[in-house]
Amino acid sequence: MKRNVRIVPPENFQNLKLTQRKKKAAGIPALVASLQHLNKEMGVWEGIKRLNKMNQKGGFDCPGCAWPDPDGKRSSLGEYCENGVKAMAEESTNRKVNADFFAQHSVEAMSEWSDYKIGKSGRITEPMYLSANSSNYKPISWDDAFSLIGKHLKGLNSPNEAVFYTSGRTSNEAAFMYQLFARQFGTNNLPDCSNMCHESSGKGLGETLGIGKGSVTLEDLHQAELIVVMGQNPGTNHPRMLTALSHCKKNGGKVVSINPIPEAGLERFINPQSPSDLIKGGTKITDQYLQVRINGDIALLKAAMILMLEAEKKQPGTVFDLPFIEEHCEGYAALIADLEQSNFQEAVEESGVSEAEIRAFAQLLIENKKIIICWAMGITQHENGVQNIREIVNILLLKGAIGKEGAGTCPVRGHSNVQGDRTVGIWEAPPEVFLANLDQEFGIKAPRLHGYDVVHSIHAMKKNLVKVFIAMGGNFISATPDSQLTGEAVQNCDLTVQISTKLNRSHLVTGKEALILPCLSRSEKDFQASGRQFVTVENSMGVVHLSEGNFEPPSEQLKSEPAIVAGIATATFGTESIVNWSAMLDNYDVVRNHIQAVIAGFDNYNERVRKPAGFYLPNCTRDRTFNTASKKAQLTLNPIPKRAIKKGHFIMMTIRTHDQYNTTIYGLDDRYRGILNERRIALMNKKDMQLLSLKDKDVIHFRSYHNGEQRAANNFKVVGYDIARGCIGTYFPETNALVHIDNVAKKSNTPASKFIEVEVIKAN
Ligand SMILES: Nc1nc2c(c(=O)[nH]1)N[C@H]1C(S)=C(S)[C@@H](COP(=O)(O)OP(=O)(O)OC[C@H]3O[C@@H](n4cnc5c(=O)[nH]c(N)nc54)[C@H](O)[C@@H]3O)O[C@H]1N2
Ligand SMILES: Nc1nc2c(c(=O)[nH]1)N[C@H]1C(S)=C(S)[C@@H](COP(=O)(O)OP(=O)(O)OC[C@H]3O[C@@H](n4cnc5c(=O)[nH]c(N)nc54)[C@H](O)[C@@H]3O)O[C@H]1N2
Ligand SMILES: [Mo]
Repeated sequence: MKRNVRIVPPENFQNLKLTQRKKKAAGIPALVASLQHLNKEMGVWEGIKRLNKMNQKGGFDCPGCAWPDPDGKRSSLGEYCENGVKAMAEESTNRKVNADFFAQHSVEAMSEWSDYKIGKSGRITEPMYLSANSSNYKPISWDDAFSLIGKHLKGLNSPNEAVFYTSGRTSNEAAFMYQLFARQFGTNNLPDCSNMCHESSGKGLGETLGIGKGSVTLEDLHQAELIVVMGQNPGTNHPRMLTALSHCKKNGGKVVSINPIPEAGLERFINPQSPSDLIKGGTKITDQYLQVRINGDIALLKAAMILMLEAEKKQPGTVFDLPFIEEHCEGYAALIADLEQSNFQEAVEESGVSEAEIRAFAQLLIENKKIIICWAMGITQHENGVQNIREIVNILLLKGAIGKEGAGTCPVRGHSNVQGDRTVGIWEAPPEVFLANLDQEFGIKAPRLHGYDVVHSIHAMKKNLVKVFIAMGGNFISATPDSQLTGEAVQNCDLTVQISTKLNRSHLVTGKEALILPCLSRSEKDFQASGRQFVTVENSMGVVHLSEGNFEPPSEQLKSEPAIVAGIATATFGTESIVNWSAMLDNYDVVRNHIQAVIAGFDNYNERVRKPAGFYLPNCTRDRTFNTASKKAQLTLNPIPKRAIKKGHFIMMTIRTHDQYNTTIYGLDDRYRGILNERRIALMNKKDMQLLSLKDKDVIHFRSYHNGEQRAANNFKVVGYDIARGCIGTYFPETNALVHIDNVAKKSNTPASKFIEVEVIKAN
């Protein structure tokens, strides 16, 4: 039976209200917003009790972002931010999605709801099954659910007909067990949210520095002379980073931000946890703001490097760190030759920034030695995302700004354990040494053929090559590009399984049969045969620490993620499995001992992770060891990207509001940007609006173009905004339908969700 479900979000409007754009972040309004969210989901007092455990040593890890906690003293008010509070409130909501709920609402009916309404339905409380000839989920026992999965998996023609997706909240223990299961089963089809996120960072850093992770610690940020924040909106997505930036400022450092729009948190930050900050009105963060055109970053950095080279030539050895380059780098002569023949004016022109501003920026790079460059999705989600990162690395290497205090690379990660998941093996393209160690530890024969990443998985589903899709968290339907095409591809599967806390569109747009397996969240108690368990996670700076839930789960029927993996594995391999799944399930220390045996850097894992602040994983760039083929850091050539856009078309970036966590919509406001009660928004430059005779709140439709193909999304309200000319900002997931599946970054295959060529059509 083909169910008539809606794949893209409904296109109707709420009730847009425009207010002033904010020029400071956090402070009292953030505290008020946090308390309002708590109150709606669980009541203020229960909420505050939980907050007191969040990000404290011995408490649970904030389910929000991957920003690190201070190694030493933690704030007595708790190490969390407005968005952490919202993330926690969202998963601790009192609302329940149970068998009655599913009996009342068919998947077809629910798919007509907004993603906001779907998410607000509440926590899923029992396992549910959607049979091939029904539109309503019905309860199923855990045993029957596991057997059904086992039956489907055992019936495949090849293990590669199964795909195992992971979203980055999954703990190290669950992720390690999950990848082990996939490999024991015989496939490397382990796509994850990272494929859509920092994959370009991993590739770019791996190629040039020999490790796909950032090099700095929190203390480095405090000590830096210059921090450049590119393509990132920390005020919303990593609010605690603002505390680090304000420390840097208090120590005399400077901050430059490079972004097509000025973001509130980067302008001024009032630490809501500091009474004196609240009184004084906070710290001014950005010293220089460069309004780059979307994807003008390589041009901007190149123009700056040309000026750095000029200054270096005037006074050799004063700008570049020649001894460092001599000892540690390759490719210097070629890079200099390339800069010498590059056209400065062209670079200025392509960046969208004025020459005077670039000169001022270059001066900061020339004068300072302890430099950190931070970045996020504005840099990685481009066709040339990998090259963006290589160009960032060029600047840092020329300055010798790596592997020393106050300097280095800082890719700011998204999901709270996305980095840890990759460390423990969630990767469609694992290195041989990892697989060999896995084979040795478990006596399995892990497959060597690389698997599908996210985009490859969608292509394979479209071609009917995938029969079973299992998702450890996340919202594959709404987070991936080309929504309509992806939705139809997923519907080709025989069975889709979502291991989830909360309802989302991926539970409604499914394979022929579907299962929902509800799991415990981070903040909840997890008991197994050996007693109470904790899990571990790795933050953006490579610190592994523990996270222990303290609260009662919303239902007795929930299982932990490790328990669900063990259940599926036992149903698939039987009790005779060569891997002892029940030992791992009974005591997560056993999982950690296996991780220690397979992956370098986890020595004495169980002991060290019990120490209050956890431990740092080794990171060779920190001591200037570069694990590239030649053991040298690579300076690289990255031409200015020239993607021709048809005259009259715009470049669109799809970004997050202040009231969402990826596809989880907390509320309908984007407070800092002055936009209330509407998500179908197009941020446009006022001059561009004039040319199209558009005024605020006018309704427009989008057509996007890639490879000669068109995609459509209708009904967006125009908002005049301080955004670079020719650029448009919209929110995801409403505009994912416009991102063509083949519009991806070279090498990393990350969807280029920050560069969509669109035509604007005024509605009648
Ligand atoms: N509250 C909250 N926290 C989150 C998340 C969330 O949704 N909500 N998501 C988490 C996840 S998974 C991630 S990956 C991170 C995402 O964190 P961010 O990367 O900060 O998120 P985006 O909203 O995608 O913002 C991208 C920024 O890049 C800018 N930008 C876009 N294109 C360009 C460009 O071409 N050049 C430059 N220089 N800038 C550009 C945009 O204006 C915007 O400020 O946050 C994590 N934390
Ligand atoms: N156009 C566009 N698309 C994008 C992006 C963009 O900037 N623009 N950003 C991309 C990025 S950076 C990312 S990371 C991806 C995110 O892609 P995903 O990680 O797939 O999406 P999320 O919205 O974070 O997933 C939310 C769901 O996870 C489940 N969940 C929450 N907590 C838990 C838990 O503890 N355990 C389990 N098992 N499930 C849980 C809930 O059911 C919730 O509905 O989206 C990408 N998509
Ligand atoms: Mo992300």
